[in-house]
Amino acid sequence: MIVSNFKMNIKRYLISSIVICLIFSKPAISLDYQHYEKWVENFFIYNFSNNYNSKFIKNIINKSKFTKNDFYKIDKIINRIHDKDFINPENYFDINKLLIRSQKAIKLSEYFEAELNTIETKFEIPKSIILSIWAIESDFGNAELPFSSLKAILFHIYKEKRKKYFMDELKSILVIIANKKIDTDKILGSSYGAMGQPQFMPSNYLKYGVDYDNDGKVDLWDSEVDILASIANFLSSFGWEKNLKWGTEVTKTEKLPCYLEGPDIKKSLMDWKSYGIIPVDENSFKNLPYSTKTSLLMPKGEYGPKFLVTKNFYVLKKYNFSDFYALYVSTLANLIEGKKLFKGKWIKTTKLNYKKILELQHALTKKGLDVGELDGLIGFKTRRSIGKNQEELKQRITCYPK
Ligand SMILES: [Ca+2]
Repeated sequence: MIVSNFKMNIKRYLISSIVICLIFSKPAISLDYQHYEKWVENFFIYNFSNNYNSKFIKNIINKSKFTKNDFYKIDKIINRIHDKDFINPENYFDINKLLIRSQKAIKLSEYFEAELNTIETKFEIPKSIILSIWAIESDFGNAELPFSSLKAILFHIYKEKRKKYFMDELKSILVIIANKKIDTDKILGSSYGAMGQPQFMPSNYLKYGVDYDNDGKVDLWDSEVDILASIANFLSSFGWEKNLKWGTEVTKTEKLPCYLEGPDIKKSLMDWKSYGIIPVDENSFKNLPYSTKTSLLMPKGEYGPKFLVTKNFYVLKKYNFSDFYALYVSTLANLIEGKKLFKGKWIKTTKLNYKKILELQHALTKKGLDVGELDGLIGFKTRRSIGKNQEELKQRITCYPK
């Protein structure tokens, strides 16, 4: 009897522990739609009850619910996102689209002339660069912002994708909802939760958002001057140097190996010149002393245009860590300033996708070569390792897959 009672008690204890676990611990992850709502409730009660009152939590839980359609829509978008923009630059740098965008930017710079002038003076960022980022991030506010940022961030946590990163962003977005006078329904953004027209993640909103029209809130959805000033403040905070060009297009011979590119290899313009690197436009660096440190950038290895870039180019990469992204911003800014498009052409190579690049990165890593993060994108470390591998195999050194 005693033994049997003991067993019963153990059993009860175990059952109640499981129930407690289900209610109070991080719930077991079932990644489908039907478990999502229950998960959201448990998740907020478990993680945020100590920080926020029950009315706020209840409201957040309500605002976090997905329709079934939206749930599967965001899932689909996230799974295909890697193959979108940055892998095949031929499409990305479409000259007609660039010209249309630069024309739009020029019109907007006339419309917001006074505001842009004061923002440029205050933050010391060229307006062409600010406009260019506004263009690429949301087509000057014309792009659809398809998701509630709160839901998008939660979705990533639910799917256990970069969980720590998205947990931190969730904490930030809750601060915005609780304290920053922005209606939760207005906080729309991308499938990653990047918010509003400049596509700021919530933590960046808190750090770099500017209330430039002094209405008491940082409005990255409807206030153009808040948007423009926030972009400028972001770049300024990451050390944009006044009066320094982002870089210029150059030519080089294949005697100088392409694996000498990258932000960690900096040389003076004079030194690069002695290696046979020549600016396409001799005047492009006329405002810079020859001692200016620059890095070689070859975003498609020997199969594309080549550049020398300054530290300001790498400030642009703080916005998005893709060389193609920063080059797009720089190129569009040049066009807005009335300069010409770079002359080098993107030579056609095998079409790449996330999966192919990841396989390549794994193979290079196995050989002891440094590809940086295994991220399915061809960054400068991956390109350099491709080049070094080609050299070892006594192939033509191109730093990019043929
Ligand atoms: Ca404002």
